Amino acid sequence: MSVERTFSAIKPDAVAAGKAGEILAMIQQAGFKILALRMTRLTDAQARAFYAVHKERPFYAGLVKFMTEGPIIVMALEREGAIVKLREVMGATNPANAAEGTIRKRFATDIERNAIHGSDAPETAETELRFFFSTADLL
Ligand code: IDP
Ligand code: MG
Repeated sequence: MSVERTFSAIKPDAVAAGKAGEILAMIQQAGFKILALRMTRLTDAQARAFYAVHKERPFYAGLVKFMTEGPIIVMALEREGAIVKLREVMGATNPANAAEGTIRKRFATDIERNAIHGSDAPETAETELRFFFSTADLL
């Protein structure tokens, strides 16, 4: 396994609930280095573009509304096998199926309001990092 980068976002539900600090601690305890981080609030156009892969899905409109309801914290993370490892630390999309000790098991409300995003593959990690961060941020 090689050192790689992935993209993550703490979603509006978890930021509003004051859980960002605990989630960041879990990410760091799992051995990730935070390369870049900032708080932002997505516009409707940004949320639609970020989740464009899901635009035909029945949950797309609700997802865009949720992701724009308040601030999110976006970050670039680095670790050996970062993409797969972050997905493990996050837990399953639906918290009802998430393993004990995962971020979603602890902090998600339901399949939509599930506290955290993480890239699912090397290509999406690259695209999502580029969506939020510049070259200079990631040096
Ligand atoms: P992931 O975040 O675990 O990669 P995806 O299938 O890529 O899951 O879905 C993106 C996001 O869309 C989820 O994290 C969740 O917020 C929302 N979502 C996924 N499936 C559903 C659903 O069936 N109903 C409502 N929202 C959903
Ligand atoms: Mg996904």
